[in-house]
Amino acid sequence: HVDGERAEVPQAGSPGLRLLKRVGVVDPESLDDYRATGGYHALRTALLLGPSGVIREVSDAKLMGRGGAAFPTGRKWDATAKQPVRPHYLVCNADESEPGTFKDRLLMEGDPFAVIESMTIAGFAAGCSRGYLYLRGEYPRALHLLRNAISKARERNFLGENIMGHEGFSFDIEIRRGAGAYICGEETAIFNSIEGFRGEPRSKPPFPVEKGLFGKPTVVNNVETLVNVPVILTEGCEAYTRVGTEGSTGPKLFCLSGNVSRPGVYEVPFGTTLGELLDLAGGVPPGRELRAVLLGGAAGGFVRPDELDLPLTLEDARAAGTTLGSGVVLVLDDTADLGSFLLRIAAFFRDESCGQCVPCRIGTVRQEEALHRLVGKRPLSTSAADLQLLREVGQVMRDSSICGLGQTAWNAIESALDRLGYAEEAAK
Ligand code: L3W
Ligand code: SF4
Repeated sequence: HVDGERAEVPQAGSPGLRLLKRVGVVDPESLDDYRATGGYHALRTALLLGPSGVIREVSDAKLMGRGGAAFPTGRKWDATAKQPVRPHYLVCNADESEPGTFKDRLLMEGDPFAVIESMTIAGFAAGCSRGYLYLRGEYPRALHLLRNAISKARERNFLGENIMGHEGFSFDIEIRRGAGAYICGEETAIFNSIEGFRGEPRSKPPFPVEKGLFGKPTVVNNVETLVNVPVILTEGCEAYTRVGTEGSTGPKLFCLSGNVSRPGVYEVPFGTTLGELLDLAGGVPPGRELRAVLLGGAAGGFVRPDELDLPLTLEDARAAGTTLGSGVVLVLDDTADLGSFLLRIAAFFRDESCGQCVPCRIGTVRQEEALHRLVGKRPLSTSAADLQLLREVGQVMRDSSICGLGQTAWNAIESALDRLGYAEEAAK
């Protein structure tokens, strides 16, 4: 499967790209290509700055996590670095499984050395001796390229003992593969999976920065988050914060899919409007009308065609009642069957619930059943009762589930009912 279908890179080679600058341009197997395009300059800068200097740059750049929750990266690194217990671990969360998300795959397949260099910088800053790259099992090409990158980096002393001649800095990376469970992308479920237990989330707190993998202080970062770090160290945090907005700095990757003319991963500055992003991707196919955009994935919310001036920032998405999540922009035109689409989302959460806590295990089943009756207009159902049941079950899942899966399993359905008017449509 290594040469299977590749993700689309519509912007390959365009000027001004930061995160995607090498993707589709350099040979992803060649360390020489990587170095010839600036690779490993950032690690050298990091070694000169020292761990606290790197954390200061990343904090001043206001880098926020790109996996969905947008937690400040510098705060995570700082909290881990300060833990007296040793060893510290780094986990790169590459278990990209959110429906409609494929940006990390593109980075790993197109610029694997950047992922390895970024992990090494993060490990240096947070005092980690070992990094685990937890890779989605269905990404065989990324596996092949990352293995190659790790092995070539080791040969040239970019991994291993006294990296780049820096006395006392030793760091290495191991790849662990997921086996198809969405929940294993939840950070504490990753720990269980690596440790050989069932992939079930743990209760937080304690947060990983204090008690993570093997009970030790652990930094967990998404692939895209990490790949921003060499950009920050190379450009400097001031230049970095000039891109984007006050609250959402730097570049952002978005995954465009669904009824859109040129699907694929796009890099734009935070603050680009949703309409501008859709235009970049060619809009809906000719002759069709836009029905809605699902922003942020199955845990996100819908945006209507009259709201396309929404700036794509963390703060504006929040104010609009949605999230940018992991960068999903799933486009539905007037040919899309919204009821079937919502049922697919409900089935996904029911399938992927790990079953550990009751609100999510039972709630995702009840949610799917009620939605099924609502969409299918079965004779025994009264739409009003099912709508009320959906709301009650959704609220219980949100309030009392252990992890993000259960807490967000109702988001997109609620958004369709309230923002797209599906409640009225279904009640007719
Ligand atoms: C230290 C504290 N650390 C929080 C850390 C925490 C974690 C991060 C965010 O993700 C999102 C959801 C969806 N001291 C801390 C602290 N942390 N307080 O900050 O934590 P949290 O709990 O807010 O979120 P989370 O559970 O890590 C949930 C998104 O993930 N999602 C799906 C994502 C899918 C992908 C993909 O396929 N690539 O990313 C689904 O729910 O947006 O917001 O590291 O330890 N006081
Ligand atoms: Fe498992 Fe769902 Fe509970 Fe998360 S919320 S721990 S997925 S049962």
